[in-house]
Amino acid sequence: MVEALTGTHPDRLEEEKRRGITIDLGFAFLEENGVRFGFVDVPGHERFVSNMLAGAAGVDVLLLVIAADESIKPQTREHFDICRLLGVQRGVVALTKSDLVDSDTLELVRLEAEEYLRGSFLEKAPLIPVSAKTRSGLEELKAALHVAASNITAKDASRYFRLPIDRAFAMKGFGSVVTGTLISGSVGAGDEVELFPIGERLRVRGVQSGGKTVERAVPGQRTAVNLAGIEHTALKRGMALATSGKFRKTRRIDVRMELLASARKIKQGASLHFHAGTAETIAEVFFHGQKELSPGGSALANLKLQDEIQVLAGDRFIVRQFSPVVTIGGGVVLDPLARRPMLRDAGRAAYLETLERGNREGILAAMTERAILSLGYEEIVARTAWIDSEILEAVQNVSSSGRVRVVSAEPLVLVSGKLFANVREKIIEKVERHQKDNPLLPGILREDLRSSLGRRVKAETFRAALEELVAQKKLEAPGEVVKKAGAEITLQPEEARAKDQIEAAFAAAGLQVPSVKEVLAKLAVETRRAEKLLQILLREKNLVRVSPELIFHHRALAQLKEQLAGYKKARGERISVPVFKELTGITRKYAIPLLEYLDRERVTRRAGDERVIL
Ligand SMILES: Nc1nc2c(ncn2[C@@H]2O[C@H](COP(=O)(O)OP(=O)(O)OP(=O)(O)O)[C@@H](O)[C@H]2O)c(=O)[nH]1
Ligand SMILES: [Mg+2]
Repeated sequence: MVEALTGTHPDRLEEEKRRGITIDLGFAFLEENGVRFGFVDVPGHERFVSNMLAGAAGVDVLLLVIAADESIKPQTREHFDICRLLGVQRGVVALTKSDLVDSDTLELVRLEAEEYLRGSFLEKAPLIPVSAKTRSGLEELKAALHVAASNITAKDASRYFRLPIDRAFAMKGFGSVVTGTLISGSVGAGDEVELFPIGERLRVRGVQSGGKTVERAVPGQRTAVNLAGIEHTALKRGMALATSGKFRKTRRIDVRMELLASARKIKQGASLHFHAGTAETIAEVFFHGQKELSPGGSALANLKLQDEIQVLAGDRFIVRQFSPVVTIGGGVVLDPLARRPMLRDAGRAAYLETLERGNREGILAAMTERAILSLGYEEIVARTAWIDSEILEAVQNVSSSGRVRVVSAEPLVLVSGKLFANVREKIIEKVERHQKDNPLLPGILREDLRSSLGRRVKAETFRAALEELVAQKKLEAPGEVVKKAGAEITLQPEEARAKDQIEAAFAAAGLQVPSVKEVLAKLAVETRRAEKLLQILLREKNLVRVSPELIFHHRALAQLKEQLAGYKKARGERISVPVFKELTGITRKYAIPLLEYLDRERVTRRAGDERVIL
């Protein structure tokens, strides 16, 4: 029938021709009234259902073929179940070989088909008797296909590119080529794409869409991609091409799974054949919150996959019984990067139900709340495949409600409102505790505060929370320290006295300063506290540290600067070290560090052996 419609016989293999049956997928094209149809002909034989499954991925319109001389067969049912579980929305039914039966039989088959399809997505689909032999009904069939194709919602070319691979081969003069049904986004020559599950980045040399060379292939079309830098033997059905650097392969997914009414119940831990896209592997089932799944029912489940695959939320899948191999159900991926099921993880079912509802704000908030540290842009894309405008919109809506906090806009980092409030509280608590324990310190060092919160608080979260507390005037963060707003150091009477003594000692000494040790030793408070008092004096700039060993009173230094200014006026801008010593009456031990200090302060500049007073 495909040959009668398109002029192309889709059976390609020698064995298919010899045995007269279809074994693997076949392809043909038809241009009809401006619509380009890509036919994926699938084998009917039960032994080749896994090939059929690879072809069914991404199909927009089902052409269900029922032979008028045989009516509905078990394989009709299995194929139709699969298409239903994969979420195919439209279709046309062809009653073929109509030339072989009389009109009563044809009418009977029509009634059987109608009865079978009642309540399904094909309930209202046209049933068209055709004959590939006499060509009767073919025009009506084409017209019905045209109507069905016109009613499908077009796939969005602006989304991320994804192509499940159903064939790989070498073409003379071109190299490696893969084909598939483009399920999302677009692809063109020069693009860098990522090969899953291998993770290799490859360059696209050329693209064919619907059988013709094009600049860019658009979704929904049969697509061939010519790849540079890889042998065709390294490529095979079940792999996928996708936008580079956005997605991750997975071996654990959370899903909504439905079991056909005709199937036997599935027990916890059962192994099943799993099909998604063109990929096929084995899955071990864990039901969330229940021990088994009854026929006709559905459940939230965690699937542990034997091989790594690439799937995204919203992707459909099919499961087949381990043995004997028959299709028993399918479903939709909710979380493509699921964690291993844990008894303590009580919130998982509710989380999956949120994912299932599909509301972006709800999903983003729930994802942020489940994130251990924070949720970043890359993680959002890998889990949802949302494009930037969708992420932005969801972030805006959900952050204005306070449920989620943007702690960094570029790159985007989110934390839950709850976690953020908790970090704020902890920061205030730590600052207060530190102040209480260290009354002589001006505050806690930013870095100490950050590490006191533990590794579970990310740098971005800490920064944003601190900024907010400062903006709200709850804390102050001048320089490297953080303190409570308005907090001053309060000294005990004996501390105040000791502080005055230190200052007086240096003030009295002029430039002939005593050693720090000497000054501190004379005080009534112990060394640790005395050192803190000295720190306060240095911070207040009443004392100035000129070298590691030498501290001067600020007035002595101011006087020295005046003295030099006077010298410059009277005797010129140049001054030698001996003259400086003479002028100030100090020894070399003090003179050199002082001159170096003055150089740093840009009061003097070194010029050979002399100084220039600036
Ligand atoms: N008389 C008559 N014979 C037909 C018609 N369509 C197909 N046939 C014959 O029926 C046989 C099977 O047809 P296929 O097209 O191979 O059937 P199929 O559904 O592709 O089978 P598989 O892919 O192997 O599952 C072939 O011998 C065809 O020539 C028709 O409309 N009228
Ligand atoms: Mg066939």
